Amino acid sequence: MPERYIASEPYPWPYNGDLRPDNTALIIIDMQTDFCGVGGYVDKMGYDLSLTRAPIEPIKRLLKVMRDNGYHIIHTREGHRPDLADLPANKRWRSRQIGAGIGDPGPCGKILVRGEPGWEIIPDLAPLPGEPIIDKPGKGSFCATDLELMLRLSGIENIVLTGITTDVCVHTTMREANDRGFECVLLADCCGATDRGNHDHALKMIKMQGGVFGAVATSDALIGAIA
Ligand code: C5J
Repeated sequence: MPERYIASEPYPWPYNGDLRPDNTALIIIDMQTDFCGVGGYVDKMGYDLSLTRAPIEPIKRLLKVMRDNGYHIIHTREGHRPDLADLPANKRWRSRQIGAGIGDPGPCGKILVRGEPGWEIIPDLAPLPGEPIIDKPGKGSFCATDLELMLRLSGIENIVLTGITTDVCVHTTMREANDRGFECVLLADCCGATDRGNHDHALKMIKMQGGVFGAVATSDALIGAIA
């Protein structure tokens, strides 16, 4: 197989040029109403929804190309059990400080609770039957989930990170994946944060030290290489 790289910073990704549908997964993180829809968690906290909605169209376009080319697709959802047995008291307390108590009722049902309307992935990016969905109680997708086992069993080496929010769940997942030896790229236009500066700084952090957590690219660069 010839080597294949995508244009990215601070190095062409993946480091070894071994980019194939068999060994590469697209992870779409937390594209739920609670994070980008009217009446959801992020909206209740008073943040600008246009920032977390910005990646919807770029992800949609990328998702089609990656599905059509046979890449692994994985979705995640942040949320807690209906009885809140997996909701740490300090996480709940902090969310209440900003008026969006996790587990409390809101316009889209109980905030960040599994099965509630706000917790659902938005229809534009709905998983297809057979695409795995990782339900996670925390920010990282590896903590208290079977994601790593699934990736190892399917021979995944490369991970393409997209979703929201750049500085929280996407970054945490990238750090967890990088520490486990996965080769990661974050697509800047396919992510969004609740604050523009945090998004920009999160990208900068990745690019330090020769790519301390991996690389940063755009969806155009990836689509150009694989379509
Ligand atoms: C946050 C997430 N920001 N999906 N969750 O609480 O990034």
